[in-house]
Amino acid sequence: MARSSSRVAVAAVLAAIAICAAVSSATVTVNEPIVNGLSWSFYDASCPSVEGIVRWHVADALRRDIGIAAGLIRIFFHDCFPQGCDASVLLSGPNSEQIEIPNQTLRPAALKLIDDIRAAVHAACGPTVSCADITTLATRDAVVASGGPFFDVPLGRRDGLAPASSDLVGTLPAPFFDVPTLIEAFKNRSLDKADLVALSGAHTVGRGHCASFSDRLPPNADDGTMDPAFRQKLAAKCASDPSGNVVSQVLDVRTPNAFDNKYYFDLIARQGLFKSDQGLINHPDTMRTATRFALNQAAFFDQFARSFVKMSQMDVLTGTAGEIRLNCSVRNTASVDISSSAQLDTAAGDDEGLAADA
Ligand code: HEM
Ligand SMILES: *[C@@H]1O[C@H](CO)[C@@H](O)[C@H](O)[C@H]1NC(C)=O
Ligand SMILES: *[C@@H]1O[C@H](CO)[C@@H](O)[C@H](O)[C@H]1NC(C)=O
Ligand SMILES: CC(=O)N[C@H]1CO[C@H](CO)[C@@H](O)[C@@H]1O
Repeated sequence: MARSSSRVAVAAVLAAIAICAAVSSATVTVNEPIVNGLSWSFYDASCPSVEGIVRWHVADALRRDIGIAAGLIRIFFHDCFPQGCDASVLLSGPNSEQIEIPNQTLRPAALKLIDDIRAAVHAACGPTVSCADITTLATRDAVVASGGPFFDVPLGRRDGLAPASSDLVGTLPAPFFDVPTLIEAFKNRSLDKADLVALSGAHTVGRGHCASFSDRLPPNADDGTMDPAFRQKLAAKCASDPSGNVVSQVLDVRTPNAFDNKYYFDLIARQGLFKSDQGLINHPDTMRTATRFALNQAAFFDQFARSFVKMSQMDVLTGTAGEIRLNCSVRNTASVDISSSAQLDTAAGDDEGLAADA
């Protein structure tokens, strides 16, 4: 009885919010300062078609599998957060970031798409555009193609020469973090509370596996922060997957494939999937911002674009640092060692933009 009336109350609140929600403008102008070495017009001379090529390939891939949008957005986060947006997460092999636990669920199709786009861009312009910039542009376009805001991103990043260490990958936040720990993890990377709340809104798309949220499901872990019906459904679903790595659940139960502010509705309805999500609406340090984003999608889009541009510039390599990789999965020295002549063809006749150390 009490349970069903509280559910009616939640439904009423959500309906009221839906009516209030402002119609958002789709383009956000970000006035964040940009770091030295990046520029809003970096490829205007060397590869003017890059943005069009990336947009076309992302749209084409998403038409076939909308899940790739979430795949790209998460790869971008896992690239930037540990040691800066240097495409280090794309390096494959035995000592790469990809074998670290948080990366084991990065989507291979999205990783492959980034290198497919790289190949198309290099075919058009020569090896002038880095895998780090292609990842950044493809992620921005995945946000737009899923219904999120358009915003310009500064370009000129170069690719890292080595994967991030396990220690750095270990700085990625975990889904069982409470809000103070999330705030600290973000603060360690010069990201503030507004960045935390807005960037977590990327969980408006994509999926999580049982292992990422099953800590919340046992009866003795019921702290009242999860809607009982939702909890029951998740417990039943995950009971069939003892490994926790097979069964998955959408992160935003309302509009799982749309980039919108419904994620924050989920939190109000106590249907956030991870502890790290749900905490945002309950903790006094983040609750006002999370509620504001539920009430006003334009405010969410505005902050998301700002925070995205901010994260996209953390610890980037510019100028002659790093290299422009000829294959996003391998360093150039390695790729030359094992390379076919096809890879070298792309580079022929244009040494500019090649590895500083090559
Ligand atoms: C605030 C701290 C964050 C935590 C604790 C966190 C944690 C996670 C976890 C555990 C998963 C599911 C992995 C799995 O079980 O397969 C996930 C998925 C995802 N995360 Fe986050 N994340 C955070 C922030 C972010 C940020 C900042 C972004 C991007 C801006 C992001 C984008 C995504 C996306 C798009 C997915 C779905 C991926 C897919 O469907 O392939 N997350 N996150
Ligand atoms: C933040 O950085 C400090 C100093 O490096 C470290 O001890 C701490 O564990 C970090 N916190 C989180 C949550 O990553
Ligand atoms: C890039 O390198 C990876 C790993 O060595 C390889 O599997 C892949 O085929 C290469 N891609 C291209 C386009 O040559
Ligand atoms: C995308 C990707 O490379 N994932 C790898 C993550 O790590 C596991 C375990 O080593 C590999 O099996 C995956 O292929």
